[in-house]
Amino acid sequence: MKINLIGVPLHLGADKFGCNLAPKTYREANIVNLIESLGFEVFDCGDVNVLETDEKRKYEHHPNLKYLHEVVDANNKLAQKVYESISNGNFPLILGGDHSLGLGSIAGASKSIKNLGVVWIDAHGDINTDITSPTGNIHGMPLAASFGIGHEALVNVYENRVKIKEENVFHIAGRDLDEGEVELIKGSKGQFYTMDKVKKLGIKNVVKDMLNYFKNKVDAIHVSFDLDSIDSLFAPGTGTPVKDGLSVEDAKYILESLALSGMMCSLDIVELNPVLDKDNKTLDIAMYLIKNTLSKLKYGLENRLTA
Ligand code: B3U
Ligand code: MN
Ligand code: MN
Repeated sequence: MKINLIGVPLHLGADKFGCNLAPKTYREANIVNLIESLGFEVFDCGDVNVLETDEKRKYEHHPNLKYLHEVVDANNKLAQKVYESISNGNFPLILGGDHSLGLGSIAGASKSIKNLGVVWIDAHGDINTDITSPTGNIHGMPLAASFGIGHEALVNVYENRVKIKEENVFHIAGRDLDEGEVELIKGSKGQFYTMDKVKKLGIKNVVKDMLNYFKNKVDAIHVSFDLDSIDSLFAPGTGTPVKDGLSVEDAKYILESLALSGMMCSLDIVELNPVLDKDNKTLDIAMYLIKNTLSKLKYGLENRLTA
C-alpha cells in the first residue's frame, strides 16, 4: 500500500483566497519526507487542475451556487484520482483546499467501496443546499449533496447517483450551524455529535459510539477532517475559525482511533488557509495530525486482517 498525495488548490467553494495555497504549503513543509519517515512509500499525484475564472463569473451558472461550474469540474477530476488510488490498493490523502472537495473524494471513494461510511469532523454542518445556504458557498454543502440532498449538479458530481446513505454519516464537533441545517439534523438518519454533546460525553465515549455505530454497518470509512473543528485559539489559520472547538489531542484521538480500527480508506485534510495562519500554528497541527494518523494506519490494517 502506498500513500497517494492528492493536492486540491481550490478556494472557489469558500469564496475566500488562501486555502488554494495550502497544498503548496504542505509540500514546502516536506510532507512527503514526513510520511516516508513513517516507513510508507509515497506517490505524489500532484494537484488537481482548477479552472481559471474571475470574480465577475461567480454567479454565472446559478444565483446561489458560487463558481458552480469550476467547483464541479475540480471535483470530477478529484473523484477520478481518489477512485484510482483506492482501487489500486493505495491510500489517498487529499490535501485541500476548501471543503467543497468532499464532493469529489466521497464520489471517488464510494465508487470503489460499495457501502461507504463517512466521518465528517467540522465546526460547520456542511449540509446546506442552494436553498438553505446563507452564503452560496459550496463548501457549506458537500455533505448534504453526498447523501442526495441539494442541487442536482452537486448530487450528481462525477456520476449520476447518490454517493452515500444518510445513516452512514457520523458528524463530530458541529457548533456553527445554520437554521436550515438544524432543521435537517432534527429529522436526519445520520449521527450528529455537536460540540455540546462532545463536551457532555467526553471524547472517549464519542469515539466508542462512533466505532460501535459503524461496526458491521459499512465496508470502509472515508474521513473528512476540517481544521476548523479544532478550537480557533489553537488553529487560527482557517477561513471561518470558530471558538470552543476540539482540542488538538481530541482531534488526534478521533483520527488515530479511526486509523487503528482498520476501517479508514481515505482522508481529507481541508481548509488550511496559510494567509490567515499565525506562526504556522495551524499548519503544524495539520502536520502533527497527519503524521500521527498515518503512523497508526499499519496497525489498523493488521487489526483488519486478524479481525
Ligand atoms: N454554514 C456557513 C458557513 C460555513 C460552512 N463551512 C464553512 N463555513 N467553512 C455556510 O456558508 O454554509
Ligand atoms: Mn467544512
Ligand atoms: Mn468548517
